[in-house]
Amino acid sequence: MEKNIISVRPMDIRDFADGKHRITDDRPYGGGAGMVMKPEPLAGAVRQAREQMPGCRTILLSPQGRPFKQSVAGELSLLDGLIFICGRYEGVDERIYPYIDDEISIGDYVLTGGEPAAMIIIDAVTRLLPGALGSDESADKDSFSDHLLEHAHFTRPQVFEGESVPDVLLSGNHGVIENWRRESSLMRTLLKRPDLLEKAELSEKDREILKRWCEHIGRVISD
Ligand code: 4H6
Repeated sequence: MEKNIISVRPMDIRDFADGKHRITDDRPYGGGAGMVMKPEPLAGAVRQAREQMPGCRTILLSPQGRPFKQSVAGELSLLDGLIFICGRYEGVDERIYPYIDDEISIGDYVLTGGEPAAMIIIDAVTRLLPGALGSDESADKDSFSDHLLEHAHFTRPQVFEGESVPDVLLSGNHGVIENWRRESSLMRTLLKRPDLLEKAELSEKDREILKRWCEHIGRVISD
């Protein structure tokens, strides 16, 4: 926001609620515990936000949404504006769906409200926008889109609590360093997120490296 790459304008849906008490929630039809967000204040807020921001997408953050991924961040980064509906209580009245273009979940867990989910999406999308990252960072922004985890990183001191920086990284030989980093990525992905390897584009050499590590750790994987 300070770099004018994005602006965020929180809205108070109470401004769009009627009646003396301007309530935004009510008891669920059919009974049960908890409250439901009334549709009219949400609809009013979305209508006003759309007037201010043509060509935007209205997104409901909810546990029922499509999973948020780096690819979704990339997709949203191409749009001219985003409206986030952050539900509270037990959720929103079903009849708000005609106002919703997209429904996203940041993961399989329950939050009190959609606001932290919106913050996470705003962060992931903003770092993809021109000027968000320093020139020395920008190259790694698609590091997740190859479906591998990042390689290990080291900085000074050269020895910390008896652990040394791998010699290759001090060699100055960029070819050797790139090979080491690729192997580090493959090994970390195999150990920490083997599920990601399904989608990764692997060369014959990559497969050889993974096979060696599989044997080393006594794991069997297909292909
Ligand atoms: C809409 C509908 C997003 C919003 C229901 C929101 C998790 C995520 C919410 C709810 C969210 C996610 C209200 C349902 C509280 C559960 C707000 N929770 N909930 N994973 N909560 O992206 O009860």
